Amino acid sequence: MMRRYCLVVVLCLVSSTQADINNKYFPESFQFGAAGAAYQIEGAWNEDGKGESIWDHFLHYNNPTSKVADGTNGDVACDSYHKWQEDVDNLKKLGVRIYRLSISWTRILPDGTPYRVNQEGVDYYLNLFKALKQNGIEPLVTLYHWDLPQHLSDFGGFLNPQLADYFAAYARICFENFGPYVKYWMTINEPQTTCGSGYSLGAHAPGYTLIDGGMYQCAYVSLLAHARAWHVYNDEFRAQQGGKVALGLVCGLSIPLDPNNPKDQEAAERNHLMGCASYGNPVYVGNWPQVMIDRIAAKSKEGNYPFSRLPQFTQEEIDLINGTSDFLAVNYYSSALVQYLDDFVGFPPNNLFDLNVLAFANQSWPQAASIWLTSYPEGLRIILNRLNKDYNPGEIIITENGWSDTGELDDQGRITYIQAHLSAILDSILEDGINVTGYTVWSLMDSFEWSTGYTEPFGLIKVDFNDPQRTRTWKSSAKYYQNVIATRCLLDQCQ
Ligand code: GBH
Repeated sequence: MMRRYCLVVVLCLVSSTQADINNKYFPESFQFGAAGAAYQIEGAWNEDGKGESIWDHFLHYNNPTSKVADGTNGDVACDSYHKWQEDVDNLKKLGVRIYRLSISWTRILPDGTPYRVNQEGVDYYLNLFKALKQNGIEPLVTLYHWDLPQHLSDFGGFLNPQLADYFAAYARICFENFGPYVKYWMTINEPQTTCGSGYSLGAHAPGYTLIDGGMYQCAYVSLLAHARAWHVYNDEFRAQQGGKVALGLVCGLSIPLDPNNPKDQEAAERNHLMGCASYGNPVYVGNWPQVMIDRIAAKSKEGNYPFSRLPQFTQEEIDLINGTSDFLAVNYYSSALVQYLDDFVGFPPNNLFDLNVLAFANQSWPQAASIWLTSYPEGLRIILNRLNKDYNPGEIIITENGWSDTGELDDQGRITYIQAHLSAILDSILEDGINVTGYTVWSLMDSFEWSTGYTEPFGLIKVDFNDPQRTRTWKSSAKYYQNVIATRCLLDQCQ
């Protein structure tokens, strides 16, 4: 049954009590997991032959405090490059069945090109994957979690369609070397974020503020790169390795502010189509959503562009991209209320001008330490239903979901968030019949959180970043999650 929509504070408090937590058992086949990403945890940025990535470059050549809240970077981070055995021990102790991690492209190919493979980098991941498998943990591996080789960025990065060739070559080298150990692959994590923050807002590396079209060109190249990597797997490795490959989407629910106002309904739909579905549709349906194509073309025209700022796919490219997903990998953090915003002409034309909506959190949704993060677990169940209906992906894994705070060990806020979201997932499995097969909580341990540095940690496990040993300490949420995994139950008792 769908839970009540949060209208006033009182109702919201009611909806987050334990009374609403699903008291059934998770199916035996459900895979609990935890997640992290290379630049955020590994450190050792220039060791054993690793080349420079755009995040290394971005934070070494800019005034640090201008890019990251606490002026830090990922040079050492959790030092997982050296402490990976301890990470495996913690995963084992938690009892997870999957560990989601990403490969640092420049550890494998120092300048990003296939010219020279760095064996020491390959060995690092081989040792890690073997140790995980020995402990019954399945690695779920992201090829690209935002740390592009600087050399390829100099070459145009995600603005240059030839990046797809480089990405396909890198993917092949990864499938060749690691394929025997990996059954779940993700190509690119949240291209929506890297394209928006990296090529339009400039908050993430490479820090470009190409507000009129950088984000769309980046989306175009990201989708081509993803599709090429999927085809490499499909054509050359699938028969032998039998794994699955997906693009990493980030989706929230867009809720019309006034559900009875057709303009708000339309605005909410547009927010979905030009966000989550701008990557989902090309992969599962073919091409960008028509609303997105029409809208950006019209807005480009209004802004005196005699062409659309959204690149058009050729039919061949539409076909290349369509169908390139073996499961749905989706990150869910939060949802938004969406209000219609009167048409306006923004100069220079940009994504907000194209989108023409106001999106914000409901004031009654609990707020995390991160400004963009509020808790609305009901949204997860609803968006899962929609994605399942629109895309019919067969299998769904929630590849990120988590809560930031100020680092306290007794992290009750994180427990409440994780419990409520797992409950929404269980509802969608048991009551809606959706095939969600796994969940990798963000994140296994406190890590370098991009523009917010180490100030808004998400970890189940605390990392002491002032200690050269980067000592790890379990928080209350780690113990809670360990118990959930052991009992397959979110409460003290299940039926
Ligand atoms: C995830 O993105 C990332 O995949 C992961 O690497 C990261 O550690 C995790 O979030 C937690 O931060 O600063 O107001 O402009 C989640 C989606 C999209 C959330 C971009 C933050 C920036 C908002 N993210 N967004 S703002």
